[in-house]
Amino acid sequence: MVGHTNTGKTSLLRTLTRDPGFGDVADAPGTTRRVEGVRLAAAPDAAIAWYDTPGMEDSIALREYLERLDGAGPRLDGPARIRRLLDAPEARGRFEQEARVLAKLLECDAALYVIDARDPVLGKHRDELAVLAWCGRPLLPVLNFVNAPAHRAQAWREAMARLGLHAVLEFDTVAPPVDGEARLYERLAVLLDRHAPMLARLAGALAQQRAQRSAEACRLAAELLVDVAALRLESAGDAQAAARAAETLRQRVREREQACVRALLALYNFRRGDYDAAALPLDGERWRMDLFHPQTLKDMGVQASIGAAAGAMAGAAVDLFTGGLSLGAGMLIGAAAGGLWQGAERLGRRVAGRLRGRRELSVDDAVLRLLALRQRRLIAALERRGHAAREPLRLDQPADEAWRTGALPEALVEARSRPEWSALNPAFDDGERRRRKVEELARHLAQAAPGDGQTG
Ligand SMILES: Nc1nc2c(ncn2[C@@H]2O[C@H](COP(=O)(O)OP(=O)(O)OP(=O)(O)O)[C@@H](O)[C@H]2O)c(=O)[nH]1
Ligand SMILES: [Mg+2]
Repeated sequence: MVGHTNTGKTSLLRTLTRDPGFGDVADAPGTTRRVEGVRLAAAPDAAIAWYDTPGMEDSIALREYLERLDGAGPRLDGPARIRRLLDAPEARGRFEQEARVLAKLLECDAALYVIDARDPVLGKHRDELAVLAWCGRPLLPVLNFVNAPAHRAQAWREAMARLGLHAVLEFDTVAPPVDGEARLYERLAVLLDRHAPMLARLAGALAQQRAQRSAEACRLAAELLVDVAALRLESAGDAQAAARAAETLRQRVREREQACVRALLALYNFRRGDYDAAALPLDGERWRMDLFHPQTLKDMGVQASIGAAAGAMAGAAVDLFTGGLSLGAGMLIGAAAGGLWQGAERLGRRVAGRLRGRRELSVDDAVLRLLALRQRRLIAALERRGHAAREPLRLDQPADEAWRTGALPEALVEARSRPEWSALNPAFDDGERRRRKVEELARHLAQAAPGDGQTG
């Protein structure tokens, strides 16, 4: 990884290795002071050793000095000229940084030349490239910051072509194109014929890991949804007990969602600290985020059920049951804690009287929708985020109408009547049928929402 200082070399390595902790990144020149290596092994027979190098700073003076050495000694080819420079005292003095870069490049098979595409092409860049080219190693220019409004990618492409560099890659390290990694290794393979088969294996293995990660993310979300859909809490019939049980239910669901969000962050190798605390429901109750606040439903465009919107029990559905008779989630009595007993009259007095002794609480459909929308939105954002990103994660309103208003997937409907499917229930049983339904739901969750995935 070579280039002018502060162009995003360390950032690019963070993104390629999916390691937000690699090296030091700062918006200042001279952040990286030494060469630092990291091995990216995607498969036993496909690995690459990357080296991050300090940025080049004073290449005009360096080129002049090299030319002065030329005048004083015999005519040499590029790499020999660079070696002569490395033996000169200036390589341990004035040009120490540059010497580190050139010495490393001589040891490597090829280099990515990272460019801040917002910069105009200046003499210092041309001199830098000339000196780097003397190392006799293939250079692949990488145009970073191409998502910035005023970038000069075209000017850079033209300047590169004049220097004989015709393969140029656009790759914004913070919001990398979906196929950016694949293209990068493809281009490298063209430059490094000898290693082309290995680079193809590497790209293939990375793509496979990416697909596995997506599938695993959807499985985590499916587990969450099944756990929550199947969650049941029983309470005594009085309003106070029901209110207490509803609060317990809500708390368990919140914690379950937080566990899912943490697992997703870990799966994508992002750190909790990278996030704006308000963007994720990690710290429990923030009212704009709280799963059970009617406003949160509204913000996500989910229609709350009448009971849920009206009562203090937002988000909890109440079934009446005795001896295995469940009247289903259709009987929403979301406002039970507020004393409303909607729907009870529909049962007829005799049945209602028999049932009044107990209540069973479960989570409202609207909350399941909200949970699904939130996890899908988070997964989409994590998929697109580069590991060099330092801005807090921004989550947009998803265009996810199917989850907002469509019929809930069959797996979730079934989970509703299977309390043993919830890991939050004491009688949890991770049986064959549950596993199959979780897989089915995961595949359903993996379907892109219309309007998604257009960034690549
Ligand atoms: N928006 C945006 N910012 C980026 C991108 N790449 C790097 N940055 C930012 O640019 C600054 C420099 O990034 P570094 O990765 O430290 O650059 P470097 O080339 O390693 O710098 P030196 O080690 O000092 O030569 C940091 O503030 C990064 O967050 C990008 O693609 N988009
Ligand atoms: Mg750096």
